[in-house]
Amino acid sequence: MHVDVFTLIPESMQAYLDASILGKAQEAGLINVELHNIRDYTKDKHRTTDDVPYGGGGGMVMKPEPLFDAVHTVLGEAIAAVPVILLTPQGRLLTHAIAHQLASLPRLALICGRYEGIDERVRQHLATDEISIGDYVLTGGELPALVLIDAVARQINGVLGDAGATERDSHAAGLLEHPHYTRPATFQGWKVPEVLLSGDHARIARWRREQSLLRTLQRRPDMLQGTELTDDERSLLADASREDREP
Ligand code: 6GU
Repeated sequence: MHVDVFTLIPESMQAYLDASILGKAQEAGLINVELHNIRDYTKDKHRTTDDVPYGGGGGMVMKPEPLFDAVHTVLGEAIAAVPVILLTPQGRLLTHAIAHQLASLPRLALICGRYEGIDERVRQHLATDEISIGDYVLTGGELPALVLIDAVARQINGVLGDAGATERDSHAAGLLEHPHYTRPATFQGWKVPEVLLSGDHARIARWRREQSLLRTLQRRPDMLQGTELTDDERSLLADASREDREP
């Protein structure tokens, strides 16, 4: 996958992209992230990327010309086939399902907004999609772009060392993950659940599924709506809900 990122502060993103799993994925040629500085596409001598808002009021607004120029120059003919995603708190909320769908595409373009706003014509006539990473406001779209790239990249085959990892994932199954433990078996007096030391793989799988269901019921009951459950699983959850309500 190729990702073109348009930002005023590419240096803020480079270190994260080069580190760890994303860095290895890029070295392996599984994903190629190219950072483009919007300021390089300005034409005036002050390299202006923002201006005062029409209608007055405070704050500055990102100008449309450098952004249109940058995206059209970099994408060229490909612009018709590549999603141009504006990162904005006004976008649709990023989910596992959206990341999964984007991971199947050969190329993406991401626009990181800065300042108080971005000229509306960028939304209307340049962006094809708008994505937010949550209900809070950040100072720019760079962190959201990194979040999106990370969530997408780890779903591309070969990016994670362990091939089954994304399928086992919380959210992939529509559930939160079961608890994890590693050695030592007793740490400061706190013991690892006995079942995990039993070597009984069927029992372990059953325990993990139960923990996953109970944890989802407790923390994110909304996620259970879309989950397919066996009769046993339904009664487990019904029992747990009842116990929870009893004084
Ligand atoms: Cl995509 N951008 C900004 N500036 N703030 C956000 C966001 C995006 N998603 C959540 N908050």
